[in-house]
Amino acid sequence: MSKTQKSAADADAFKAATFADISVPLGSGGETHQQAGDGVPQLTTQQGAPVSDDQNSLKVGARGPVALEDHHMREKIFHFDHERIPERVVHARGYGAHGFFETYDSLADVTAADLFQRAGEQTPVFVRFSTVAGNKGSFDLARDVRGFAVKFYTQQGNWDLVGNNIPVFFIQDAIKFPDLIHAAKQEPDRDFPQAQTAHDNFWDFISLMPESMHMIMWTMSDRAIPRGFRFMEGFGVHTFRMVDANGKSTFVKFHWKPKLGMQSVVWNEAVKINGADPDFHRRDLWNAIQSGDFPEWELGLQLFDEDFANAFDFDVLDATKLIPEEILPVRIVGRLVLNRMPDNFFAETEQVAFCTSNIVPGIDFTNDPLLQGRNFSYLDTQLKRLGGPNFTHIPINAPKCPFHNFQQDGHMAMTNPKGRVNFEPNSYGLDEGGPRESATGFRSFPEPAEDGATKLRIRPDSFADHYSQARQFYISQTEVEQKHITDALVFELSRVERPAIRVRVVSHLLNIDEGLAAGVAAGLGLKDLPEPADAAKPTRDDLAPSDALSILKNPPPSLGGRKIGVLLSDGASAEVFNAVAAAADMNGVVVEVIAPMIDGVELDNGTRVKAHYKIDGGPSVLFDAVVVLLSAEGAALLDKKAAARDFVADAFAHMKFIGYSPEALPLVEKSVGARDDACLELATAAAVDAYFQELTALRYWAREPMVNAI
Ligand code: HDE
Repeated sequence: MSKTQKSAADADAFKAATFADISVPLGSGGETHQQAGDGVPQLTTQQGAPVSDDQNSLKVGARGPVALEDHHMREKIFHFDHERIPERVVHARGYGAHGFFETYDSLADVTAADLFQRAGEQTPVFVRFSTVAGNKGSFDLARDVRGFAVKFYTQQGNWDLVGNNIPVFFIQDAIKFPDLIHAAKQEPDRDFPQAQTAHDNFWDFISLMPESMHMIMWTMSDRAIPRGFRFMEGFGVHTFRMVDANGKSTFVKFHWKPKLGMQSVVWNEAVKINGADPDFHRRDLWNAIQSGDFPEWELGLQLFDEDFANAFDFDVLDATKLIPEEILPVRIVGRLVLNRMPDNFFAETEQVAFCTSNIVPGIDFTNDPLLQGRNFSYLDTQLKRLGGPNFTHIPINAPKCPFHNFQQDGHMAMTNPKGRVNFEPNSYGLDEGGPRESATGFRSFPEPAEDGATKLRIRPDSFADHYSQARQFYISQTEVEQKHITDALVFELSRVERPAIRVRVVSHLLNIDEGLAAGVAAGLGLKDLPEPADAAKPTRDDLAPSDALSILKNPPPSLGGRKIGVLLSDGASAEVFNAVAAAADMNGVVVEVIAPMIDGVELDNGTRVKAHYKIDGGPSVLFDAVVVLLSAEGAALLDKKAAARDFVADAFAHMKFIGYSPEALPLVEKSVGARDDACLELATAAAVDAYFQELTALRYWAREPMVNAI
């Protein structure tokens, strides 16, 4: 027997042994293999030709060469080779969802924008959340700004409100954006660090750009490590215009307020979450939507006129400044509900193309130089990313209202105009002439130019105060939050190799708050404080603290959307477990079970409870609070496992509330040392109520000075 004959015989023998009663080609999936028919669709090529064998390429003899004529294999591999498109240069890692925006009351008094005209009107939206610096495959809990981009499919075209979860930005002029992003992303010679600003390039740039100081206060605060997308605010950042039907313009700043309230994690926790679940934020959004717990935000507007703008302390065109809510209240005008995940991540979340230049009649730009630069950049970026000018034809980007124009051809054209006429003006009349202009179409607000304006490369003097609002943000924080800012600066600057950069940052902090500068200097081991940095304008100390800027001064309205991790063992109390589950259900809290083995445990009344995680896969960093519900035997078993001790020790270090059965006490004591008031014994169902009462605080901050996790 020749070698070829032998291997063919072997293959047949193998086939016979493995797939004795199914007639399928060698290499198929055994008992999971299905044939088309009976409702199972037929596998075809892209051209629709049915495929008979998707397991084996076409060969000349069983061990012979592969024939080039195997069109199915060639098409399949060719397509695979081209699956990747360039990732976004910033905001590469993102996660999107569909939903709707509902207008509460007509805003016809301030804007002609169609979506705001009728109370109760719902407009479809697609929202994409993102981090900025990391690549597409980076982890979710980077210390970073979060993108909050909303595409409204209105009846008068698509309006993209491409915002962030922080209301100000690092720079004032778009021309510095490439420098900022180069400095923030991986250093080009070594291609690390990934998704982190804790490195020399970033802090070197920042320390030479005092205008970034306000934003730095935000990115070093807990705002930059949100508990989830559902728990963060969003902002349009720039001042925009709303224009009514009579052409009257009102300035506007956009705010998104999460219905579940704001919440962040602590840094030590963030670092561990990134290892335990790099997809922490996307999983949270996915789970919430799939379980019908639809995330909601309210849209708020700060509306003001020229007089207010002229009288305000800072230039409203300067994106490094905000208008405190205490000075100009936020008017709530509608709600955003996310209720559907995309059918396909790539087709929708990856291909969605936000452009700040997508506005609709009733909305307009201002001269904010950052916004003006963005209006160029986004369109330009989409061309590169999506490969041609017809990305608007992709369903996720196409308007949901009728649209007609004479734009045609180009790569992947799907909606070329029909008929003979593709130009305007034309004399072909009503039937054939195609679309025409309309009086109600978009008109730019006729803002007068400055008198005698000349072309200059200059920053206005009104942009020159770089520290006053940084200080205002800092003094608006609780002591706990101020400490976190200090710790974050110390952490990041300790990763910086060049001492001069560290010193330069401290010299800026001295212009913000001396206590902050002293704390960071001490944390870095600086013997002497440097001189304060030269300031174009002295820091004002007359700006009142704004409580709206703090997360902790604005506690969440309920426990809704939070998650408790219950560490269970065989023989644990069914009474207490059921009480925890019932209280969680009443409070809109999700319970997940962690057990020594994934097949779960048997409670003391014989009920079996399935586990969501095996102990080493479900660390306490994934939960807002924990319960350790063990029998004596269970406690003895888990006491020997580092993962179980870490579960309790980390919950304690991250200021979480810990409920425990009396039998779990030895494990708790061994893991945390001295218990405190947020360690609560759950011997009976009655004690569970008290635990849930305490839990509304989410963290027991009084513990922080003791654990000093950072
Ligand atoms: Fe962006 N930004 N940006 N940005 N940005 C992009 O556009 C840019 C800025 C923001 O989920 C890019 O489609 C410049 C401020 C979000 O798809 C790019 C400047 C704010 C997203 C771009 C800024 C943002 C982007 C890359 C300085 C908050 C993700 C991919 C003038 C108000 C959108 C893309 C999504 C994405 C340019 C500053 C938010 C390169 C030049 C300020 C949420 O075009």
